[in-house]
Amino acid sequence: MALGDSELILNPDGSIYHLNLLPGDIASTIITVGDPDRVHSVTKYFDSIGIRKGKREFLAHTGTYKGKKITVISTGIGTDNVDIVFNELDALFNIDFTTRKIKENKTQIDFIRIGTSGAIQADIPVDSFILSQSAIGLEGLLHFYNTGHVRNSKLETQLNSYLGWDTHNIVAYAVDADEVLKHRILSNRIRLGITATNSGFYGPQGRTLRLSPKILDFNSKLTAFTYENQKITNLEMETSGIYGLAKLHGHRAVSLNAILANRITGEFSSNANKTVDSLIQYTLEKLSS
Ligand code: R1P
Repeated sequence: MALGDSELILNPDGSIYHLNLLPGDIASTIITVGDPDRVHSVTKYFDSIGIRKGKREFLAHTGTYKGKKITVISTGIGTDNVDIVFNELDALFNIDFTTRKIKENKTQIDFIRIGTSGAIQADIPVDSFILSQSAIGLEGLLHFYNTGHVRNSKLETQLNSYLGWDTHNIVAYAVDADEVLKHRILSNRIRLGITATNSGFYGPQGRTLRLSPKILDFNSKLTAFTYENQKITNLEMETSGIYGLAKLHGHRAVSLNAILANRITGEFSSNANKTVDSLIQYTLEKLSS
């Protein structure tokens, strides 16, 4: 069945609505970053860049690094943006824009997030790296898809019964990293963690400026939770959506977090740019080796 004009929305030049990209503009290895400026921080290491396109917060470069074709795209902040970026990137490969039909033969995409994050365990140093073994979604995106088959139901059941936050209308979901990509990227420079993703930076991550949080023990409850000898390590705003939508579409994803803050010790990195740059260079080497 052909997808209607208001479902698959194309611009007059045939590009996909928000990303402004045409089929053929992107590689099947995609690095996602939150900040559009970080796209340049990654592709400055490329041999060459063939495509530079953007709209709103979504800036994409496609080029090669040591001969490997890679797209780098900014998602902006939050899983609402992740919903747009991941649906549209999948469509660029797996929907025929002429017939508007889903293709029989699908292309699998590898997604690697290079993001920043705050640790919620005292022993995780700022300027260290975490690969999200599992992501916990507190922000709700996956509740709008049929997702039972891609979720880690054991983790989410234990977590929801421990948190008891359904009284606050918060029901967590959990999705794991892709195992193959995880082993490709992992080394002793990166620790594995459980990453909690939420819908905001202040109240939804237990920060107080002028507004009082409703859940007073928000961070301390997450910090104290244990699942199969693992702790929730860090808080950020994209990983659960990335893991969920990648798995639902049949793609592979890992999320890498440069830890810039430690919410328990109160520290913030004095080398944030250098730390993110190290993670970028590390990731590019892993992808090209
Ligand atoms: C908040 O400052 C932003 O930083 C983190 C959070 O997930 C959120 O997007 O990631 P990025 O640095 O990748 O944007």
